[in-house]
Amino acid sequence: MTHSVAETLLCCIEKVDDGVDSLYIATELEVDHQVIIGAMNSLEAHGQVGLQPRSSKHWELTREGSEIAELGSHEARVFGSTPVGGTPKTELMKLAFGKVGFNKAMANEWIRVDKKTDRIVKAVENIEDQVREKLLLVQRGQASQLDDKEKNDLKRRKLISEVMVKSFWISKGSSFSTTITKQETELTAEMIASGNWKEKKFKPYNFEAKGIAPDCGYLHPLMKVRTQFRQIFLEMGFTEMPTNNFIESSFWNFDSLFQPQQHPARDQHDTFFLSDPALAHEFPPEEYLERVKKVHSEGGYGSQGYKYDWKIEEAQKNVLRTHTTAVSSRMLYALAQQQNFTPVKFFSIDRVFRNETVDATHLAEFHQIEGVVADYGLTLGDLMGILHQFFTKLGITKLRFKPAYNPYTEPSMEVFSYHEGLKKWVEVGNSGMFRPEMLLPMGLPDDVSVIAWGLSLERPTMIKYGINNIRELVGHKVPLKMIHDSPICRLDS
Ligand code: FB9
Repeated sequence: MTHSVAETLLCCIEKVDDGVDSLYIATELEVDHQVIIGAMNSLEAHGQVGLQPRSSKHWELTREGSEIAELGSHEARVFGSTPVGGTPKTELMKLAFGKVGFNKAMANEWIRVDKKTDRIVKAVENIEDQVREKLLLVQRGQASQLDDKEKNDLKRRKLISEVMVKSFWISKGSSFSTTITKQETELTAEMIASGNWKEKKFKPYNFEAKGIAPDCGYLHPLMKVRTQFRQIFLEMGFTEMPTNNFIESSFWNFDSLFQPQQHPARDQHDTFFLSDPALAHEFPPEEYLERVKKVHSEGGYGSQGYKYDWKIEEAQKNVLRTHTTAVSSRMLYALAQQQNFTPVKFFSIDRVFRNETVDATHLAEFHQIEGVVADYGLTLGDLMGILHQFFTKLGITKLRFKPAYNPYTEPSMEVFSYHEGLKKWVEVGNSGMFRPEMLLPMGLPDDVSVIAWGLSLERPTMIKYGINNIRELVGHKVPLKMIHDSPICRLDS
């Protein structure tokens, strides 16, 4: 409809020299003014018309005026309700329009009282309902055919009112034509290849466009908690590591961390191996590779190694990273390549993947939070201290450390905190000092030590939002009714 209205509009404009008012066009075409506005905005966007907003006074029918225009004036309807044999006045006064209509019909001498019967009878055969005729003129936008007295009479009877109406003066635009020119909104490869872009008109960019602001939306709780953890690390002077690679070679994910190739964590039951591309293309320098191979198979740096035949083919296998410690390893290797060692504090919060049995609190992937500090002469005491500092910022002050084992850290500690609500100690993370068999083959000075720790993002988020089943937090069953935020639940509260 808008398309044919647009073409009709163009034809109207072509016939006039200067322009035409949108309200006049709406009346002439007997379409709603909004339809004209839609069509002209589209034509203006194509440069075919120019628009000048304007406002003018305009007579409109009131609700009662519309009723009379539709059904006739009250007096005409009283005349129409008077039967040939007449009727008692009381009957006419029962009609909704009787009171106003009776007096006016009498004043117009359309009806009279029959003195013999005291009944109301018609005084003429036919009438002309001039009030209705005048209102129909106003309804058709032709109020100009009424003189001021007529308009004031109708206004006094509250049948019409004068309103300010916004309209547009529509004139020929710079690209005026009586046909609709379709403007392309994108330059396609086909247009370039065929060269037919030369014949096309392209819609200019509207740099003023505000876009469509989303009228709703929520940040996922995990992302909100991730921001809180990120803030804590940043406050502690840590720098975020680049973790934008879910796929990792087994070399960086395992071998560089001195995790032996026959370690159970490296089999299909615990790790997702890629089939395509199955093997990593990018590899560290040969001399580093040789040092890693040697420390695994023969030992070195005071270590006896694992005494097995280390295979490059195993190290080349691509996996979905099982921990972000693979990234920490890359970062420490890069640090070791610097001319001079400088102490660093790194952190990461990103997804890791483990081929594990899923249950109410575990999925095949989770977000690992990891902190790493490399400096001269760091000790286990420094690790405990920074863990106290880190967890205190989460409201957790009572920590206990339990000896543990990790292939790439020695000593290692599980971190526990007392949960006042559960009245028990709960594990809140794992930590350790990276082994020399990991750090020295990289080329780090032998008086540099590296402490690190990790935890998951899902566990604290589930505690904060009171979620017991991880499927309410991630996956296709997350209730869209957003989980209302609450202050972070301190584990010791
Ligand atoms: O997050 C865990 N627990 C946790 C953490 C925080 C919390 O709320 C507090 C308000 C802040 C509540 C609980 N855990 C580690 C412990 C358990 O949940 C455990 O059952 C699950 N673990 C995951 C591994 O599961 C396969 C959590 C995950 C985890 C474990 C170890 C590391 C990272 C994540 C690590 C490490 C590491 C060690 C040394 C050097 C570098 C990294």
